[in-house]
Amino acid sequence: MAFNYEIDNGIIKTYCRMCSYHCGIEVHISDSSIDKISGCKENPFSEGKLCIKGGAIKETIFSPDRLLKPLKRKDSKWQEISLRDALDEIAAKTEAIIKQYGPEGLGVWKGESLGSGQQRDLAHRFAQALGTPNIMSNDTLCAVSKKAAVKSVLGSYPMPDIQNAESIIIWGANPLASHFPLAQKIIKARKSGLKVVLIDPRQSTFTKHTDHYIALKPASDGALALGVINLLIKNNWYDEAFIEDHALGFSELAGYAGQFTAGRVEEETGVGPDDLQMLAEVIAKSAPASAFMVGVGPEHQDNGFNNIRAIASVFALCGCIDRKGGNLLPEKAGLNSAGPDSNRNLAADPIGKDIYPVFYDNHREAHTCMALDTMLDGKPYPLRGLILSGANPVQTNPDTRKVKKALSSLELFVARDLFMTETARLADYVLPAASFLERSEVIANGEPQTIALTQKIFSTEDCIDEYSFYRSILRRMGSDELFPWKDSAELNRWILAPLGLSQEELANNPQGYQYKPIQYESFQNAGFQTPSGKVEFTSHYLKELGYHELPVYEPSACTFNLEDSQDLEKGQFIMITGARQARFNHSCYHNIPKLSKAVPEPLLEINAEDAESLGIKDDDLVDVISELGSLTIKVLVKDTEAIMNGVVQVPHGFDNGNISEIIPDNIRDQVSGFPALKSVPVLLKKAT
Ligand SMILES: Nc1nc2c(c(=O)[nH]1)N[C@H]1C(S)=C(S)[C@@H](COP(=O)(O)OP(=O)(O)OC[C@H]3O[C@@H](n4cnc5c(=O)[nH]c(N)nc54)[C@H](O)[C@@H]3O)O[C@H]1N2
Ligand SMILES: Nc1nc2c(c(=O)[nH]1)N[C@H]1C(S)=C(S)[C@@H](COP(=O)(O)OP(=O)(O)OC[C@H]3O[C@@H](n4cnc5c(=O)[nH]c(N)nc54)[C@H](O)[C@@H]3O)O[C@H]1N2
Ligand code: SF4
Ligand SMILES: [Mo]
Repeated sequence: MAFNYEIDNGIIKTYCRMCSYHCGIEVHISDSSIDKISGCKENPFSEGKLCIKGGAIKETIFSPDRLLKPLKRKDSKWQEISLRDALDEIAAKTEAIIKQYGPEGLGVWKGESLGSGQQRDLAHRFAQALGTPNIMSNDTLCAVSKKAAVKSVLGSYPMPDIQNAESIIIWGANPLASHFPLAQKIIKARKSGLKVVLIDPRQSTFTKHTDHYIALKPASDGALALGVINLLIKNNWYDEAFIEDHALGFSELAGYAGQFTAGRVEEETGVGPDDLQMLAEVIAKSAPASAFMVGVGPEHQDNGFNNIRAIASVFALCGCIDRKGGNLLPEKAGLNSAGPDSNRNLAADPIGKDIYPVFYDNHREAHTCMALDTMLDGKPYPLRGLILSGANPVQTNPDTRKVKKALSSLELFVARDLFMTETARLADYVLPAASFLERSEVIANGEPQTIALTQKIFSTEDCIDEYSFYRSILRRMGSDELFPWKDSAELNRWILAPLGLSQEELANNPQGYQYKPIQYESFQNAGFQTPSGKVEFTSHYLKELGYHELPVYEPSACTFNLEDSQDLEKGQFIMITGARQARFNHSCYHNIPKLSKAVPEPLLEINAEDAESLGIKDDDLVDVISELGSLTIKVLVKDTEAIMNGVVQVPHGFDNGNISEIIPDNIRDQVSGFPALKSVPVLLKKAT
């Protein structure tokens, strides 16, 4: 297999994309092969540090498992096929699907490995060129719910101003596993006095870097946030002047939050009055320099949207938005967009738009769980073809049986990946994709308002990048007007043009390019980007759609009374799934021995007291039973205070113990449509 290097010898400075954080790397090349890859010290975001995944780039990209040739399914066997023939056949079949069912009969699915920037834009542009409204992605399960919730209050999604903050409240995230460079920044700032509070039903690896850890019941964040709001208002610890000038709905919020007394909060969340008081005081004392970070913990819940609105409201109340040390509202770069024309006429409504209009308004995508139903039942119209790239929904979407059945039922299913995954195995064509070292793209480099350009290090003949793939298909269909650029390099030149930046200026530049200096308090002139231009504690937009105007707390339908001894006796638990592990990215890298050797299978975390009550100990096997079925998993017993009573945690992404098999996909947040991946009611029984 020939690898064609861009340079034969030398060092290229570029960015890691083993996860979405883009830490700076230096790729050392000698005699047209990669010698080593090290952290790039000049990169201001990662400062030369790499996480464990960043230390396994070479092993991953040059893994013996890597797909290097296109494959076609023939009589349930894989056959190698030339790239040209594969593209000809895929284009012809795509055209046939569109002709028979209309463009909406074809879906495009982009996964997490391609990220949310330029690659997302391109996938959307590809869908527009095909005419289909059914572009979808991992974002049915990722970040859109929390972003839409926060945006309904603040108008845009903030970034914590860590360097200048006096406190940061981490609400259901584990930055050490999931946001490695950000965790380093928090740990460093803590040495200069930053106070860190972590709110999580389980103690994660980050707990030792915090000043206060608050354990709360899963899916109860809204009640805690409303309790804080009540205290802030009662004690007059909020920013009255800010609220008067820049907020809508204060009196309604104050009236509603009044119900969330310390007693009620404790009942709903398990958080006692001292912790509640401490949390309110930390925020109030450091305001406006109090930052917040919301992770997928509160988001993967059936009541997550309103819980997260309440969290954002806490920080707005204290005036911690768009102020030094609080939460920055970054401005856009003003680049040319590789995305689609958002005002285009759609052939049909995308799947899910009618049921989850807030999700659609915020993200312009179809809903994957519902699209899988459509593949099976043809409602509201047939969806018979799918082009998927950089995703592994057999592992990462809930209800695996449904996912497999739906994908297997398609007339055309094309998967693009680096590896033969459980999802790719169901496809008609599997195309080898270019890895992040084999393509160049404009990225946000982690520092606020800063962009950078990743560098292509080498290429292989058949592993083309997404841009080339989309263009090749569309050219064959005679519909490539939206893809006029010869290749990604030409495309990148066009994207950067409005800033007057050349690719050469950005290449090999580990600092990136800050397109605008950070400005605080731009709301003083420009207001907030909500419909009213103010912070919205009450949302007319949501009310018009039939949702609560206020961030009303409704207990999750998944919870039962965790203190109820009868429940515990029955072996009932709430299962959190998918807590991030530093060595994996979702379903990725389980096939890379350097990363997977130490964790070859998923482990169910349970506390010692609960384990004892079930008569199980470390390394025992338990049957985890949900309404969808049963999975047998090995147990990891934790200290009693390390995870709440009645709560267990199982990571996702393993082929040998796929937890998605027993997660229902139909218990969803009413507003955002996000499934409750982190409150699955299960029964545990010692395996016999
Ligand atoms: N190494 C690695 N890094 C990753 C990823 C990866 O797979 N691996 N994935 C990336 C992606 S796509 C994402 S979306 C991010 C996610 O990043 P994070 O949001 O930081 O995800 P986690 O590290 O799983 O942290 C979520 C925490 O929420 C807790 N939790 C569960 N339920 C609740 C609840 O109801 N309330 C509260 N307050 N906490 C709760 C869990 O116990 C867990 O510790 O990570 C990104 N980074
Ligand atoms: N139970 C449970 N399920 C979850 C979550 C959870 O917390 N709990 N989290 C959810 C979240 S937040 C997310 S974002 C999703 C992620 O879900 P997915 O989007 O399915 O992400 P991955 O599992 O990372 O799958 C990415 C695939 O892309 C391939 N790949 C890697 N690099 C490239 C590349 O450069 N090009 C191409 N074409 N392919 C590449 C990988 O080999 C892998 O097969 O999972 C969700 N699922
Ligand atoms: S956090 Fe790790 S995997 Fe993610 S970009 Fe940085 S080094 Fe790479
Ligand atoms: Mo995600």
